[in-house]
Amino acid sequence: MIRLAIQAKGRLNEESVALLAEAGVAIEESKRKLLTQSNDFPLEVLYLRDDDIPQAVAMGVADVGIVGLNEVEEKGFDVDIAHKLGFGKCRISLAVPKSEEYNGLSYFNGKRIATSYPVILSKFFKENNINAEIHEIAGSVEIAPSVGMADAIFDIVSSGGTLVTNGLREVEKVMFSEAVLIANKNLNEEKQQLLSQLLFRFESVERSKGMKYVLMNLPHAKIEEAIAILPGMKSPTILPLAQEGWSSIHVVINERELWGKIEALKAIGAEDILVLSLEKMIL
Ligand code: PRT
Ligand code: ZN
Repeated sequence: MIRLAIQAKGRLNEESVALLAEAGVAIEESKRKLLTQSNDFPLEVLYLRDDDIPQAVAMGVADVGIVGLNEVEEKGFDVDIAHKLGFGKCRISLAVPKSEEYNGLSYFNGKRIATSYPVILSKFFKENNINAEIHEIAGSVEIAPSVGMADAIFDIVSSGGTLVTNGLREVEKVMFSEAVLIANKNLNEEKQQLLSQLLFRFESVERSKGMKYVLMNLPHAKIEEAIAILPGMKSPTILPLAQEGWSSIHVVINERELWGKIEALKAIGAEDILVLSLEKMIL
């Protein structure tokens, strides 16, 4: 049994649960308690506030956890970052009132900065020889300048909409973050084994995202050209058709490249092209 801590509610909760479900580790939300066991994988989920996840994993209260890299850095507990999960992407930035003239980091010397991430900010200022007053506040950091509590802020930004609404301008992107899977440094062999199994499943889920399974018919004579259009993949599967001189080609194509490849294949004579969504790609 391995114990995974995830955010009880908030921005990372839904995607954490969805990732688990795609990896075949369903958690029944209706049965949800502080600690809920999965029926189809030896894993139990511990629901916590995101702020508490790094410590829970460092102490071994949970074996692994899903949390923003920003929280891991801020709390400073010694845990392994086992995998980047690709959701919850954001940055932590310095922002100033938009009317201010900003001409580089030295602007912050002697200024008061409101933030919920004092550790990350003081490290950044130290590295850049900036002397500023850091004021730690728990929430609504973005309103601090307009009520006179601070001259600038250091906060999470994703779309940037919140900054604009509050008359602020992002001037320095200090750190990029996303959800990560963290792990306790002293997992026993059984738990390490379960962690590798989980990672293998997460990677398969990621790999199949945006991939399409494409089937088409093509004259035999054009197969070499078709293979040249589909670089970087193992040879496509080629099956003879009942109709003399024709083959069926099966290939996996990334959604981003799909239309370009299909047009090129049509141009060399591909017909009856079927595009199917791909459930899982296990290598
Ligand atoms: O209750 P708990 O303590 O568990 O949750 P929380 O309120 O501390 O965290 P939560 O749910 O807000 O965020 C959890 C994690 O999501 C963060 O630690 C980040 O890793 C990640 N994340 C990704 C974000 C954002 N994007 C984000 N946009 N966290 C917060 N925001 C805030 C941002 O501060 C701003 O105020 O959302 C607001 C809107 O952002 P814009 O730029 O899109 O307008
Ligand atoms: Zn929090």
